[in-house]
Amino acid sequence: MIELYHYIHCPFCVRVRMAFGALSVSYKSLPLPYNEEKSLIEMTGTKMLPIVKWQDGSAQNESLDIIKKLDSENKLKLDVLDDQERVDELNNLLDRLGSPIHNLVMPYWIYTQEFDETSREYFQKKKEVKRGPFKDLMKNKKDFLKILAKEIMSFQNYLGPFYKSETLTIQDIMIASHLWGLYVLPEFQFPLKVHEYLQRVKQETKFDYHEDFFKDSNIREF
Ligand SMILES: N[C@@H](CCC(=O)N[C@@H](CS)C(=O)NCC(=O)O)C(=O)O
Repeated sequence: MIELYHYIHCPFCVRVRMAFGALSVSYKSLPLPYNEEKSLIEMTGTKMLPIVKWQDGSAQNESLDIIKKLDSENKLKLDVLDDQERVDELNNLLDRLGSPIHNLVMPYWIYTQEFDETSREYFQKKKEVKRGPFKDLMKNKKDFLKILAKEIMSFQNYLGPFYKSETLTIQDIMIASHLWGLYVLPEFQFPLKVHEYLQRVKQETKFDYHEDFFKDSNIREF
């Protein structure tokens, strides 16, 4: 069976989980702790997830390359990614959404069940290099929320009911996997149209964010 090594919170990993679901490809889900380095470097030479181990034993990273290989019939309209203008526009949207989203959710992610003390410290130390102390991110929450609200309000105008499309495409997978992180933020509420959009993507991709934590073997005591 195909194996997927992933972090629960990671939007690039979520992309691949959503693509597996949308294409009805079964796989073995292997969530890893964020501080695990050795096995990742052994598989692909770099400490980065997602990684898929195909049935022939070869390992591959880079979410979009994995999805391209999975979706040989182009059900997710991957040809959108050949149009440079659309790719630039999509990346721009992902940057504008991703920046406030990650500033808001990272200090919360580390207290979800995915992390233990060691992986929490590892994650925080690494991310604070780029984003500054998490306690300052928490202090500046209102500013990030303001920026995000503006981006989300303009984003929702493009839903018809999927992003610039009547059917699910790779663009929805790339956008929804970023937005999904916000469900961890206690005081955040999506506008109804965006919440419904995410639930529509969830349905089409059979996505279950916390699926792995409902398995008895993964229940951890705090
Ligand atoms: N371009 C890669 C990006 C993947 C990526 O950035 N993964 C992050 C997690 S969200 C990672 O593995 N980071 C490892 C680390 O910083 O230690 C893809 O699309 O798969």
